[in-house]
Amino acid sequence: MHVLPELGFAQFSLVYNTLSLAIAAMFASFAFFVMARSQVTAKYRPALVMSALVVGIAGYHYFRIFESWSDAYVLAESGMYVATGEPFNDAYRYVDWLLTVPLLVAELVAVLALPKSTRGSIMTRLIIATVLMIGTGYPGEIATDITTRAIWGAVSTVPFVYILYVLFVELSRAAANESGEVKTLLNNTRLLLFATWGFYPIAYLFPQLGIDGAWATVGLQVGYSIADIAAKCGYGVMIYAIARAKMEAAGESVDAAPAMRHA
Ligand SMILES: *C/C=C(C)/C=C/C=C(C)/C=C/C1=C(C)CCCC1(C)C
Repeated sequence: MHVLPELGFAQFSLVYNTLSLAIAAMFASFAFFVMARSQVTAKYRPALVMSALVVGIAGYHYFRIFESWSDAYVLAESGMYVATGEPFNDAYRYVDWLLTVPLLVAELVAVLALPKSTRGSIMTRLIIATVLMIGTGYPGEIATDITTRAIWGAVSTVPFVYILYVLFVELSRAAANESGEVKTLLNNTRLLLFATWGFYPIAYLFPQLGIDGAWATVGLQVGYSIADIAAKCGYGVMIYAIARAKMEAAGESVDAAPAMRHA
């Protein structure tokens, strides 16, 4: 576990409030994705279900991270927040990623509607790569010396680059086959994916960059939380928009579906 640095009021509160914001964002998104399911046709529903699972799992873990953060610090007479001795549990974040990152990948593969022949193999390769990326990132994250952190970080970057490469190629291919709004949305999703996923290794580097201990801890927690909100809630909304745009382009609508639903 990390040695928790002493924090000023603003530093402690910035993390506290960002974690609280993340909880709100995850639960609000959960409600949105559950309700949005009825706005898409059957073939896009699995993607919406996965979006809901991702933010539901993350909302629960953020709740635990938030509690762990509150328990790890106490306001001292000096006006500084000091460690209580109760460890701040970083494992919640990694367990969360271990579950949600493969789901995010599956979500994208589902909405891309790849041909059956390639879908299975792409999904398997990507899921193995996400597990390797997070599994090798964790020993680095909890390492107390900077060298061990750097080595595991570098190892974790290999599957990371592979994942981004595969998704880039597949998203570009899918965009090339589309036109109009669907094309724009696929290109924007590609951008969002790179901007948000690319932020994690940067946040991971904060302690490496010689940033002072307190700000490195704050930057890491705030950075991961903001990236999670964008990569889970924002990304889920993009996936929903792609599904809607594809329905529109294909002339499908939920209302016009045959009257199968009996009241
Ligand atoms: C919802 C959570 C998401 C999308 C998490 C993504 C996490 C990463 C892309 C993490 C990548 C890392 C590296 C590439 C190297 C250093 C260690 C990690 C695990 C932070």
